[in-house]
Amino acid sequence: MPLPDTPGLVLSSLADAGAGRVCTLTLNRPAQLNAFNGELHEALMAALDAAAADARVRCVVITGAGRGFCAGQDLADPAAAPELAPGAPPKDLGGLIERHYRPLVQRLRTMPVPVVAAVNGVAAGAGANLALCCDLVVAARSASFIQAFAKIGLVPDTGGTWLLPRLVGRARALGLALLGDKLPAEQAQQLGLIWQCVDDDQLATTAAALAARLAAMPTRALVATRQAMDAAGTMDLSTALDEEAHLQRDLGRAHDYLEGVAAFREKRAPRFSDR
Ligand code: T3D
Repeated sequence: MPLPDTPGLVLSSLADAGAGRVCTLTLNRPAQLNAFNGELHEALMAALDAAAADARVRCVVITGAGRGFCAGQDLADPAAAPELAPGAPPKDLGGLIERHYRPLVQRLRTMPVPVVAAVNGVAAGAGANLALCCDLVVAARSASFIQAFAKIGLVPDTGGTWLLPRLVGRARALGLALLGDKLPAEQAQQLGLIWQCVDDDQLATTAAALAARLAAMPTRALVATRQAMDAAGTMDLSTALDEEAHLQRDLGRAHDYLEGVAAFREKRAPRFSDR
């Protein structure tokens, strides 16, 4: 299935990375720091669906055009922003979340390939949590993460209430969410919120190298690892061990396991192909 033509709001590009292809999706509303309106949501979902359905794609990278990664909800979008006139009816933000943000989080966490966020600039509100939903987050040193929700009277959404305490623990999660301060990328790495912080001029090459590396790995095992870790958060140890046995049983029957062991024995690089 070809990637859809989504000029404008999400730029899709496919690059050969040796063992497979890396699909890079660039949020492209730079004048609004790539804040989400309905069209951007639709374009991103279409691009993620297409990447998921394209058997050539073995890793997805999400990044932003211009100086921002994503500033969350577009606070000027008439479909979502409150009308400030006295007596105007409130907007249904719950509906907005059900329509756009929940499917986005679920899409990201069930992608059949690993997803890397290459955070090129400020990531605020839903934009911060979009990045944190990805499997690996690499950020430019000048980038920052802001749980901006409390500043406008909202709770962290786009998975924030679930993700933050799991990533950094309750004390830090509440500090970030209640205060809404700008967290520089370097500190985000030190807290364990993200995987890596690199110099700005190294972001694109670092993300590309990480994606190429993931693309050459056993995709199905990587995705099962994400699935098991997400599920384990609500399981006791015994249930998590059951789940590990179940996943390992499946993976043990797959081509990539045979290939991995054969490559080890033959002292050569493996050629993984399952997806
Ligand atoms: O509908 C709902 O509200 C429910 C869903 C909620 C999910 C959420 O994401 S809630 C959180 C929404 N996001 C924010 O509150 C962040 C708002 N933005 C900012 O606080 C700042 O812009 C930043 C800290 C992200 C960056 O600051 P700075 O100084 O680097 O840039 P700036 O000058 O503020 O912004 C540059 C332009 O982007 C500016 O436009 P202009 O004046 O040059 O024409 C600004 O208005 C625009 N922009 C930034 N964020 C948004 C935005 N436009 C629309 N929506 C935005 N979220």
